[in-house]
Amino acid sequence: MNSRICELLNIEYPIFQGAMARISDASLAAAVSEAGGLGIIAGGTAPVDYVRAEVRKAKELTKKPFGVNIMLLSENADAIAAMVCEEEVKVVTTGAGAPGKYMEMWKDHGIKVIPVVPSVAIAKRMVRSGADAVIAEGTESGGHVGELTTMVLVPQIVDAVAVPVIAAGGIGDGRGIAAAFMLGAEGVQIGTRFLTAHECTVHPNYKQKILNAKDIDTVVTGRSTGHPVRTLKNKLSRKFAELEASNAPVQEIEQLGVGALAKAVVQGDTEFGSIMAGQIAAIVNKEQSCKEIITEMLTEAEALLHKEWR
Ligand code: TUI
Repeated sequence: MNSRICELLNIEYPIFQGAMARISDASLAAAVSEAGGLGIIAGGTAPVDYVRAEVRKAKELTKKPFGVNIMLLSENADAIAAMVCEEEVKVVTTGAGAPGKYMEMWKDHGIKVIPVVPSVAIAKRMVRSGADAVIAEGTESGGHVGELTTMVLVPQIVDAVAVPVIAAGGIGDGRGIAAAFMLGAEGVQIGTRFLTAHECTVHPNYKQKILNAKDIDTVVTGRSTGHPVRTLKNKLSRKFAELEASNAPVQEIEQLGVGALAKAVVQGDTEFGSIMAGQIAAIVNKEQSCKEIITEMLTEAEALLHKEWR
Protein backbone atom coordinates (compact mmCIF):
# COMPACT_ATOMS: atom_id res chain seq x y z
CA MET A 1 0.00 0.00 0.00
CA ASN A 2 2.96 2.30 -0.47
CA SER A 3 2.16 5.43 -2.42
CA ARG A 4 4.49 6.17 -5.28
CA ILE A 5 2.42 9.27 -5.93
CA CYS A 6 3.84 11.25 -3.00
CA GLU A 7 7.38 10.61 -4.19
CA LEU A 8 6.58 11.31 -7.83
CA LEU A 9 4.99 14.69 -7.05
CA ASN A 10 6.87 15.65 -3.91
CA ILE A 11 3.67 15.96 -1.82
CA GLU A 12 2.93 14.72 1.70
CA TYR A 13 -0.42 12.97 1.22
CA PRO A 14 -1.82 11.17 -1.84
CA ILE A 15 -4.90 13.40 -1.99
CA PHE A 16 -5.66 15.45 -5.11
CA GLN A 17 -8.28 18.19 -5.06
CA GLY A 18 -10.44 17.63 -8.12
CA ALA A 19 -10.35 20.36 -10.76
CA MET A 20 -13.82 21.86 -10.82
CA ALA A 21 -14.42 24.20 -13.75
CA ARG A 22 -14.97 27.84 -12.67
CA ILE A 23 -14.51 26.83 -9.02
CA SER A 24 -11.02 25.45 -8.42
CA ASP A 25 -9.00 28.67 -8.32
CA ALA A 26 -5.75 29.73 -6.62
CA SER A 27 -7.51 30.09 -3.25
CA LEU A 28 -8.72 26.48 -3.14
CA ALA A 29 -5.70 24.90 -4.84
CA ALA A 30 -3.13 26.69 -2.67
CA ALA A 31 -5.03 25.77 0.52
CA VAL A 32 -5.06 22.08 -0.42
CA SER A 33 -1.37 22.12 -1.36
CA GLU A 34 -0.49 23.98 1.86
CA ALA A 35 -2.33 21.21 3.75
CA GLY A 36 -0.09 18.59 2.12
CA GLY A 37 -2.30 17.39 -0.74
CA LEU A 38 -2.17 18.38 -4.40
CA GLY A 39 -4.26 21.45 -5.17
CA ILE A 40 -5.32 21.76 -8.79
CA ILE A 41 -6.39 24.91 -10.63
CA ALA A 42 -9.13 24.19 -13.18
CA GLY A 43 -8.58 25.56 -16.68
CA GLY A 44 -12.14 24.70 -17.66
CA THR A 45 -13.16 26.90 -20.58
CA ALA A 46 -11.43 29.99 -19.12
CA PRO A 47 -9.10 32.22 -21.17
CA VAL A 48 -5.37 31.57 -20.77
CA ASP A 49 -4.78 34.95 -19.09
CA TYR A 50 -7.21 34.09 -16.29
CA VAL A 51 -5.57 30.71 -15.68
CA ARG A 52 -2.08 32.25 -15.78
CA ALA A 53 -3.13 34.83 -13.18
CA GLU A 54 -4.46 32.07 -10.91
CA VAL A 55 -1.19 30.14 -11.29
CA ARG A 56 0.75 33.26 -10.24
CA LYS A 57 -1.57 33.84 -7.27
CA ALA A 58 -1.15 30.24 -6.16
CA LYS A 59 2.64 30.62 -6.30
CA GLU A 60 2.28 33.60 -3.94
CA LEU A 61 0.09 31.58 -1.55
CA THR A 62 2.18 28.39 -1.38
CA LYS A 63 5.68 27.18 -2.14
CA LYS A 64 4.39 23.60 -2.34
CA PRO A 65 3.60 21.88 -5.66
CA PHE A 66 0.18 22.37 -7.24
CA GLY A 67 -1.31 21.36 -10.57
CA VAL A 68 -3.31 22.78 -13.45
CA ASN A 69 -6.10 20.82 -15.14
CA ILE A 70 -6.60 21.30 -18.86
CA MET A 71 -10.09 20.55 -20.11
CA LEU A 72 -9.26 19.41 -23.62
CA LEU A 73 -12.61 20.41 -25.15
CA SER A 74 -11.76 24.04 -24.37
CA GLU A 75 -10.84 26.27 -27.31
CA ASN A 76 -8.09 27.62 -25.01
CA ALA A 77 -6.45 24.23 -24.40
CA ASP A 78 -3.48 24.89 -26.73
CA ALA A 79 -2.71 28.23 -25.08
CA ILE A 80 -3.03 26.84 -21.53
CA ALA A 81 -0.86 23.85 -22.51
CA ALA A 82 1.93 26.28 -23.49
CA MET A 83 1.35 28.56 -20.48
CA VAL A 84 1.96 25.77 -17.93
CA CYS A 85 5.44 25.34 -19.43
CA GLU A 86 6.19 29.07 -19.25
CA GLU A 87 4.99 29.27 -15.64
CA GLU A 88 6.91 26.15 -14.60
CA VAL A 89 3.83 24.36 -13.28
CA LYS A 90 4.90 21.00 -11.82
CA VAL A 91 1.84 18.83 -12.53
CA VAL A 92 -0.77 18.81 -15.30
CA THR A 93 -3.95 16.76 -15.22
CA THR A 94 -6.22 16.56 -18.26
CA GLY A 95 -9.91 15.84 -18.80
CA ALA A 96 -12.37 15.16 -21.58
CA GLY A 97 -9.85 13.98 -24.16
CA ALA A 98 -6.36 12.71 -24.97
CA PRO A 99 -3.38 15.09 -24.45
CA GLY A 100 -0.95 13.17 -26.72
CA LYS A 101 0.01 16.15 -28.86
CA TYR A 102 1.31 18.12 -25.83
CA MET A 103 3.15 15.26 -24.18
CA GLU A 104 6.63 15.87 -25.60
CA MET A 105 6.51 19.61 -24.79
CA TRP A 106 5.39 18.92 -21.21
CA LYS A 107 8.04 16.21 -20.70
CA ASP A 108 10.72 18.59 -22.00
CA HIS A 109 9.68 21.01 -19.23
CA GLY A 110 9.78 18.32 -16.53
CA ILE A 111 6.00 18.43 -16.02
CA LYS A 112 4.33 15.33 -14.57
CA VAL A 113 1.28 14.46 -16.70
CA ILE A 114 -1.71 12.71 -15.16
CA PRO A 115 -4.75 12.31 -17.45
CA VAL A 116 -8.25 11.54 -16.19
CA VAL A 117 -9.51 8.35 -17.85
CA PRO A 118 -12.95 6.69 -17.93
CA SER A 119 -11.97 3.25 -19.29
CA VAL A 120 -9.17 0.66 -19.49
CA ALA A 121 -8.54 1.21 -23.21
CA ILE A 122 -8.12 4.96 -22.76
CA ALA A 123 -5.88 4.42 -19.69
CA LYS A 124 -3.58 2.14 -21.71
CA ARG A 125 -3.45 4.65 -24.57
CA MET A 126 -2.51 7.48 -22.18
CA VAL A 127 0.27 5.41 -20.63
CA ARG A 128 1.63 4.50 -24.09
CA SER A 129 1.74 8.20 -24.93
CA GLY A 130 3.77 8.95 -21.76
CA ALA A 131 1.41 9.54 -18.80
CA ASP A 132 3.21 9.41 -15.43
CA ALA A 133 0.05 8.21 -13.64
CA VAL A 134 -3.67 8.12 -14.45
CA ILE A 135 -6.78 9.25 -12.60
CA ALA A 136 -9.48 6.57 -12.93
CA GLU A 137 -12.70 8.55 -12.63
CA GLY A 138 -15.96 6.70 -12.02
CA THR A 139 -19.40 7.88 -13.01
CA GLU A 140 -20.16 8.89 -9.41
CA SER A 141 -18.21 12.10 -10.11
CA GLY A 142 -19.70 15.49 -10.76
CA GLY A 143 -19.42 17.18 -14.13
CA HIS A 144 -18.53 15.37 -17.35
CA VAL A 145 -18.71 11.64 -16.59
CA GLY A 146 -18.03 8.23 -18.10
CA GLU A 147 -20.14 5.07 -17.74
CA LEU A 148 -18.26 2.84 -15.29
CA THR A 149 -18.36 3.10 -11.51
CA THR A 150 -15.24 3.72 -9.45
CA MET A 151 -15.65 0.27 -7.85
CA VAL A 152 -15.25 -1.55 -11.17
CA LEU A 153 -13.00 0.92 -12.99
CA VAL A 154 -10.16 1.25 -10.49
CA PRO A 155 -9.14 -2.43 -10.13
CA GLN A 156 -9.36 -2.99 -13.88
CA ILE A 157 -7.11 -0.03 -14.63
CA VAL A 158 -4.73 -1.05 -11.81
CA ASP A 159 -4.39 -4.45 -13.52
CA ALA A 160 -3.90 -2.91 -16.95
CA VAL A 161 -1.17 -0.29 -16.36
CA ALA A 162 2.14 -0.16 -14.45
CA VAL A 163 1.92 3.53 -13.49
CA PRO A 164 0.19 4.66 -10.26
CA VAL A 165 -3.60 4.91 -10.39
CA ILE A 166 -5.49 7.65 -8.57
CA ALA A 167 -9.14 6.85 -7.84
CA ALA A 168 -11.81 9.49 -8.36
CA GLY A 169 -15.59 9.56 -8.17
CA GLY A 170 -17.67 8.95 -5.06
CA ILE A 171 -14.87 9.53 -2.54
CA GLY A 172 -15.67 12.04 0.20
CA ASP A 173 -14.22 10.76 3.46
CA GLY A 174 -11.67 8.38 4.97
CA ARG A 175 -13.83 5.34 4.27
CA GLY A 176 -13.77 6.17 0.58
CA ILE A 177 -10.01 6.71 0.65
CA ALA A 178 -9.45 3.37 2.40
CA ALA A 179 -11.74 1.60 -0.07
CA ALA A 180 -9.90 3.12 -3.02
CA PHE A 181 -6.58 1.87 -1.64
CA MET A 182 -8.09 -1.59 -1.21
CA LEU A 183 -8.92 -1.53 -4.93
CA GLY A 184 -5.26 -0.89 -5.69
CA ALA A 185 -5.30 2.89 -6.04
CA GLU A 186 -2.21 4.75 -4.79
CA GLY A 187 -3.99 8.07 -4.43
CA VAL A 188 -7.43 9.65 -4.52
CA GLN A 189 -8.93 12.70 -6.17
CA ILE A 190 -11.72 14.44 -4.30
CA GLY A 191 -13.86 17.27 -5.66
CA THR A 192 -17.30 17.56 -4.08
CA ARG A 193 -16.05 17.46 -0.48
CA PHE A 194 -13.92 20.55 -1.15
CA LEU A 195 -16.91 22.56 -2.45
CA THR A 196 -17.84 23.51 1.11
CA ALA A 197 -14.28 24.35 2.17
CA HIS A 198 -13.81 27.82 3.67
CA GLU A 199 -11.21 28.52 0.97
CA CYS A 200 -13.60 27.52 -1.85
CA THR A 201 -14.90 30.69 -3.48
CA VAL A 202 -18.04 29.16 -5.04
CA HIS A 203 -21.27 31.12 -4.31
CA PRO A 204 -22.73 30.41 -0.81
CA ASN A 205 -26.02 29.23 -2.41
CA TYR A 206 -24.05 26.51 -4.24
CA LYS A 207 -22.44 25.43 -0.96
CA GLN A 208 -25.85 25.28 0.73
CA LYS A 209 -27.20 23.03 -2.03
CA ILE A 210 -24.28 20.63 -1.43
CA LEU A 211 -24.90 20.69 2.33
CA ASN A 212 -28.61 19.90 1.77
CA ALA A 213 -28.11 17.22 -0.91
CA LYS A 214 -29.46 13.70 -0.36
CA ASP A 215 -28.32 10.41 -1.91
CA ILE A 216 -30.60 10.54 -4.96
CA ASP A 217 -30.30 14.27 -5.65
CA THR A 218 -27.89 14.11 -8.63
CA VAL A 219 -28.79 13.32 -12.22
CA VAL A 220 -26.86 12.88 -15.47
CA THR A 221 -28.11 14.96 -18.39
CA GLY A 222 -26.65 15.30 -21.87
CA ARG A 223 -26.19 11.59 -22.65
CA SER A 224 -28.02 12.15 -25.95
CA THR A 225 -25.62 14.94 -26.97
CA GLY A 226 -22.45 12.98 -26.17
CA HIS A 227 -21.58 15.25 -23.23
CA PRO A 228 -23.07 13.57 -20.17
CA VAL A 229 -22.81 15.85 -17.13
CA ARG A 230 -23.77 15.06 -13.51
CA THR A 231 -25.41 17.89 -11.57
CA LEU A 232 -27.78 18.35 -8.67
CA LYS A 233 -31.41 18.12 -9.78
CA ASN A 234 -33.10 21.49 -10.28
CA LYS A 235 -35.27 23.34 -12.81
CA LEU A 236 -32.41 23.36 -15.32
CA SER A 237 -31.80 19.60 -15.12
CA ARG A 238 -35.54 18.95 -15.50
CA LYS A 239 -35.61 21.18 -18.59
CA PHE A 240 -32.63 19.24 -20.00
CA ALA A 241 -34.40 15.93 -19.37
CA GLU A 242 -37.60 17.20 -21.04
CA LEU A 243 -35.75 18.38 -24.15
CA GLU A 244 -33.82 15.12 -24.39
CA ALA A 245 -36.97 13.01 -23.95
CA SER A 246 -38.69 14.98 -26.72
CA ASN A 247 -35.71 14.38 -29.06
CA ALA A 248 -35.08 18.12 -29.41
CA PRO A 249 -32.23 19.12 -31.77
CA VAL A 250 -28.77 18.76 -30.20
CA GLN A 251 -28.06 22.48 -30.66
CA GLU A 252 -31.17 23.41 -28.69
CA ILE A 253 -30.14 21.11 -25.82
CA GLU A 254 -26.54 22.33 -25.80
CA GLN A 255 -27.72 25.97 -25.89
CA LEU A 256 -29.43 25.38 -22.54
CA GLY A 257 -26.04 24.60 -20.99
CA VAL A 258 -24.25 27.73 -22.24
CA GLY A 259 -23.37 29.97 -19.30
CA ALA A 260 -25.27 27.71 -16.90
CA LEU A 261 -22.25 26.83 -14.75
CA ALA A 262 -21.33 30.48 -14.22
CA LYS A 263 -24.95 31.21 -13.32
CA ALA A 264 -24.71 28.78 -10.40
CA VAL A 265 -21.09 29.37 -9.38
CA VAL A 266 -20.94 33.17 -9.67
CA GLN A 267 -24.53 34.40 -9.36
CA GLY A 268 -25.76 31.67 -7.02
CA ASP A 269 -28.75 30.84 -9.24
CA THR A 270 -29.45 27.31 -7.99
CA GLU A 271 -32.61 26.82 -10.08
CA PHE A 272 -31.47 27.72 -13.60
CA GLY A 273 -27.73 27.33 -13.00
CA SER A 274 -25.76 24.09 -13.42
CA ILE A 275 -24.80 22.75 -9.97
CA MET A 276 -22.18 20.15 -10.89
CA ALA A 277 -21.65 17.74 -7.99
CA GLY A 278 -20.81 14.10 -7.38
CA GLN A 279 -23.10 11.44 -5.90
CA ILE A 280 -21.19 11.68 -2.61
CA ALA A 281 -22.59 15.22 -2.02
CA ALA A 282 -25.01 13.72 0.52
CA ILE A 283 -22.22 12.97 3.02
CA VAL A 284 -20.88 16.52 2.86
CA ASN A 285 -22.54 18.11 5.87
CA LYS A 286 -20.22 20.80 7.13
CA GLU A 287 -18.03 23.72 6.16
CA GLN A 288 -14.37 23.25 7.11
CA SER A 289 -10.94 24.50 6.13
CA CYS A 290 -9.03 22.41 3.58
CA LYS A 291 -6.60 21.51 6.35
CA GLU A 292 -9.45 20.26 8.55
CA ILE A 293 -10.95 18.26 5.68
CA ILE A 294 -7.64 16.59 4.84
CA THR A 295 -6.73 15.89 8.48
CA GLU A 296 -10.15 14.39 9.22
CA MET A 297 -10.13 12.19 6.11
CA LEU A 298 -6.57 10.97 6.74
CA THR A 299 -7.31 10.15 10.37
CA GLU A 300 -10.31 8.04 9.30
CA ALA A 301 -8.40 6.32 6.48
CA GLU A 302 -5.33 5.61 8.61
CA ALA A 303 -7.45 3.88 11.27
CA LEU A 304 -9.10 1.70 8.63
CA LEU A 305 -5.88 0.86 6.79
CA HIS A 306 -3.66 0.46 9.89
CA LYS A 307 -1.32 2.85 8.14
CA GLU A 308 0.30 6.15 9.06
CA TRP A 309 0.91 8.87 6.54
CA ARG A 310 1.79 11.40 9.22
O1 TUI B 1 -13.53 16.35 -17.54
C1 TUI B 1 -14.10 15.91 -16.58
N1 TUI B 1 -15.11 16.54 -15.94
C2 TUI B 1 -15.61 17.75 -16.31
S1 TUI B 1 -15.05 18.71 -17.58
C3 TUI B 1 -16.21 19.83 -17.25
S2 TUI B 1 -16.39 21.29 -18.18
C4 TUI B 1 -17.39 20.78 -19.46
N2 TUI B 1 -18.33 21.61 -19.81
C5 TUI B 1 -19.16 21.29 -20.81
C6 TUI B 1 -19.05 20.09 -21.50
C7 TUI B 1 -18.10 19.22 -21.13
C8 TUI B 1 -17.27 19.55 -20.08
C9 TUI B 1 -16.97 19.45 -16.18
N3 TUI B 1 -16.62 18.29 -15.69
N4 TUI B 1 -13.70 14.73 -16.04
C10 TUI B 1 -12.64 13.99 -16.61
C11 TUI B 1 -13.11 13.10 -17.68
N5 TUI B 1 -12.41 12.83 -18.72
N6 TUI B 1 -14.27 12.44 -17.73
C12 TUI B 1 -14.26 11.71 -18.88
C13 TUI B 1 -13.07 11.98 -19.48
C14 TUI B 1 -12.52 11.47 -20.71
C15 TUI B 1 -13.31 11.10 -21.79
C16 TUI B 1 -12.73 10.64 -22.96
C17 TUI B 1 -11.12 11.39 -20.83
C18 TUI B 1 -10.56 10.92 -22.00
C19 TUI B 1 -11.35 10.57 -23.04
O2 TUI B 1 -10.71 10.13 -24.15
C20 TUI B 1 -11.29 10.32 -25.38
C21 TUI B 1 -10.23 10.12 -26.41
O3 TUI B 1 -10.25 10.85 -27.38
O4 TUI B 1 -9.38 9.27 -26.19
